[in-house]
Amino acid sequence: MTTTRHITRRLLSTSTSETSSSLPSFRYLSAWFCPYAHRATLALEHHSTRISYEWVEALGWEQRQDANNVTGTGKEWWYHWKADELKRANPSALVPTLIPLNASTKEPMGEKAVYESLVTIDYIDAVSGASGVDRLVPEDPYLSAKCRIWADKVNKECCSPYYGVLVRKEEGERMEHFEKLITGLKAFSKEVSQSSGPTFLDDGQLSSVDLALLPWAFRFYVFEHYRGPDYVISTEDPELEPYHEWLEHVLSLDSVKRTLPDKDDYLEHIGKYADSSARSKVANAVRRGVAAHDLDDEKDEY
Ligand SMILES: N[C@@H](CCC(=O)N[C@@H](CS)C(=O)NCC(=O)O)C(=O)O
Repeated sequence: MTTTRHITRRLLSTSTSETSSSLPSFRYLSAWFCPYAHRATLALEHHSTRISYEWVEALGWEQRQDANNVTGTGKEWWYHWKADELKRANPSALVPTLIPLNASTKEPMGEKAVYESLVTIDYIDAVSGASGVDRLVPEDPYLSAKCRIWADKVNKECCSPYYGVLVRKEEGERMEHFEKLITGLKAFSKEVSQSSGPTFLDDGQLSSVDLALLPWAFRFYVFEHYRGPDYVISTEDPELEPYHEWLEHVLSLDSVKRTLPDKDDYLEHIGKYADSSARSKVANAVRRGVAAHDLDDEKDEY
């Protein structure tokens, strides 16, 4: 089963190091399919020699009858199950959530949990102790501010529209979200073309901005399957050339390759969003007509 394979790989890659006991250590509450969690995984793997973590598959799916016809479609069957540890550690009960282990006792410190995927990248980078070009958020104040501005921008403009294309039911609305996404990718592309390349920062330094976009950029292939050829990100448009060069480069990095989910497994998983049978906070927010990044714990309770 997909899930087991992913967990095993993470445990093998993280807990065999002899020095791992002296490194900052975490219980990493995650889910193999989640692109938000993928951001944290990328940061953890980028710093895999400086941080030790145990992957905990803390979120999954279960089918329930829509007995009360809550949505009026009779199709809302897929609900999340969540590990109790996730519900205790994060008030929104979302992955990714990182729980640090006490340095001497190795006990989990749930009261010090860190969540929100963009915040987890910054946090992992800070506790890694890395310096210089190994940092994902540069030490230089201007560059770190620039990374935060752009990570937020790609989150809103290149990641959130993904869910609009998949979850909205009207063709016109789906296309509107796709067009927003292309506008966002072109802005990113232009910015990347101004660095010395091929990453967002100069000289191939990987940053929080690259990690913010990568999980979705890797997943855009699902559009063609569920929405058809009009939803393919063009490889002919010159404005998107730097974006495609960026993508090819980041996907070739070893620390990235070992984090990628199986494409067929993910395609099957995301079918729940494409046929609107997924009930998650993000899917509910998008169904309600707001962006994925505007999800509201009360209004979008699953
Ligand atoms: N804004 C959050 C979003 C995280 C998120 O929505 N994660 C999903 C999995 S992809 C989740 O935990 N869903 C549980 C739910 O919908 O209740 C972040 O950036 O970390």
